Amino acid sequence: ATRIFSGIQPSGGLTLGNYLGALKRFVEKQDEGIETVYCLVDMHAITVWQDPARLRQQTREAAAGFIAAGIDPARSILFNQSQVHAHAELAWIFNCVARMGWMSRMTQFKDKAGKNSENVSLGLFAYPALMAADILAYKATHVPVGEDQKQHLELCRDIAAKFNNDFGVDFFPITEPVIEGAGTRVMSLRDGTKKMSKSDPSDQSRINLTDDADMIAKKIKKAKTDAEALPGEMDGLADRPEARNLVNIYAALADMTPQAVLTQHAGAQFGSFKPALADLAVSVMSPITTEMNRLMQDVAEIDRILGEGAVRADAIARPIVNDVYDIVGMIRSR
Ligand code: AQP
Repeated sequence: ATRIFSGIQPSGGLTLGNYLGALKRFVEKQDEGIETVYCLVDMHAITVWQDPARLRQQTREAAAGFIAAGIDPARSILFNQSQVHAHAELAWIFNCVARMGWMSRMTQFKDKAGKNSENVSLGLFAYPALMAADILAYKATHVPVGEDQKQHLELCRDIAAKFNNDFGVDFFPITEPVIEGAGTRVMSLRDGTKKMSKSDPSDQSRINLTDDADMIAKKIKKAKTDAEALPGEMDGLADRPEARNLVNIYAALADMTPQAVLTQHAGAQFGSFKPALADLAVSVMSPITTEMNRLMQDVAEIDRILGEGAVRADAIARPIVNDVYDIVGMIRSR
């Protein structure tokens, strides 16, 4: 049977990139009636320093953002990672399955560690093994993610295959990444070659789920672009990363293909396209922001939802991790 798992780090406020590349698609999968398990991966977040009070706040805010965007905690399982111990337990097993060489090739680690890799946490290096554990603790068959997570998903498949092979079992599924639609690679508003990211030092580079309508409009109007009009065909955007990004964002927000956006706006200057995009972004994002702020008034209710989700998640993951211990040869006598 199909089971979807995915997660987002509460390492900052959610961005338009997280929304279009992940959250919006999480809601679509839920609404298709598929079994969906969604996790706020707080243990991933602490691979780089997080202020404890802010981590708590950001985790609740992300939960509120999920619900505001359409995740229904009665239909999807929604929880924070650290409340379900299977993740950490299986991650350790996978640390012993994954090879140093595999991990060393991960571009996200290289990007985040930069030249200073002696001084980053061991957790940042092991991040993809924990991510494989998140997915495989549920034997998830499909993982909707943005383009940037493709390499980590391949590693998850390698870990599953090596585990099955090492122990001579057909236990873990070879999980499929689901990377589809115009929103899987939302780029920075300041640099069309860099992905939009929570941790970018420039707040102008991203739209946050907490931005109000004025702020959204201002950021889009100020977004970096070139001086040419929009072409009628996608080929015309080949060397125009900033223009392509705005067209993709429009397409993802409007549920259109990028080509359909160009067909509609061929010949338009950014002086008119940007206000149209700003209006569209505000009309999609503002109701979510408003609802998220309302939900944040009752933090106890958010914590209750996460706790309940964790109990349901644990009911799936616990027997799977117990089977793993048996396969590996660990005694369980209590
Ligand atoms: N710019 C993006 N475009 C499309 N999808 C994106 N995602 C993130 N940025 C974009 C997708 O959102 C999901 C959750 O990502 P994450 O928070 O777990 O980690 P990340 O990819 O590292 O996101 P950020 O915003 O860049 O966070 P920081 O700055 O903390 O590293 C994933 O499915 C991801 O593909």
